[in-house]
Amino acid sequence: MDNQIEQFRALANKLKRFMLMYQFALEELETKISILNDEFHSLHEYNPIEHTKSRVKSFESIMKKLHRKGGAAGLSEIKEKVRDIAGLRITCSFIDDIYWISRMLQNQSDIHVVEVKDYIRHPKPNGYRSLHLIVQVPVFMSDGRELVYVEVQIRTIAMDFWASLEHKIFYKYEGDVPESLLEELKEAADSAMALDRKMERLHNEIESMKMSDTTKAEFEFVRKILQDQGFGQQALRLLTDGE
Ligand code: 0O2
Repeated sequence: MDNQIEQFRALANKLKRFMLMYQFALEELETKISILNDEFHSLHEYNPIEHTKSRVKSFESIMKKLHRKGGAAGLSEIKEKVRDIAGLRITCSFIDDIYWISRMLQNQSDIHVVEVKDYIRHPKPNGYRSLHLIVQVPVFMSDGRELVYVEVQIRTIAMDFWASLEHKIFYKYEGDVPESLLEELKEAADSAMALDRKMERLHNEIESMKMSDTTKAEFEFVRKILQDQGFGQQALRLLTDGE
């Protein structure tokens, strides 16, 4: 009996450690994302990330997915077959920001990108759009380093709005959504795409206006310094020659 209890304890601890690994991988990744966001904000004066949301799949959903994929229940098999046990969703303001974040993550030497699914350039037939990355994040535990899979979904606010509604409808109808509703959802996805494009264009226009105001102010600042330092008309002309 004691032996059985010991075995049970050991198994429970192994399982706890397994799930913790995913929690730690998410924390690592969230820190990286937050640093990127803060750096971007200080250079460009806006946040590319609206918000992030992370979750570790419940053990029940993991087993359901494994069953669907036809696997046995060993932990190493679960790890390889169910690569979205840890999920991080990043919601951005604009489509360009999505690709910027994806590039920045892919440039980090300790992150290994295993798979990229671009449902923005190639939306799903139902209209679903998002950029999915499967990455491996190193996690340092007391008994060694583990490479942990995390699924990162990066999307705009409009894409997120659509996906969460579609998800609710899909569950409400248990997958058997009426054709008319599917058509309306597809139309809504197209409208969300048009909205994303329009917002991005407006944003770029505003940014280039801001840029020319900043350039003018910087030019005036340098001109004033040159003048104060007693540089002659020739130096000032050099400055304006490029105009
Ligand atoms: P949940 O509850 O969100 O975790 P795979 O993970 O490779 O076995 P698949 O479908 O090939 O399965 O992976 P894919 O296409 O990368 O999709 C994984 C996740 O993206 C899904 O996780 C959803 O979160 C999201 N997703 C994909 N397609 C759709 C869609 O049409 N509508 C919505 N709303 N979300 C979608 P799960 O495990 O299905 O669900």
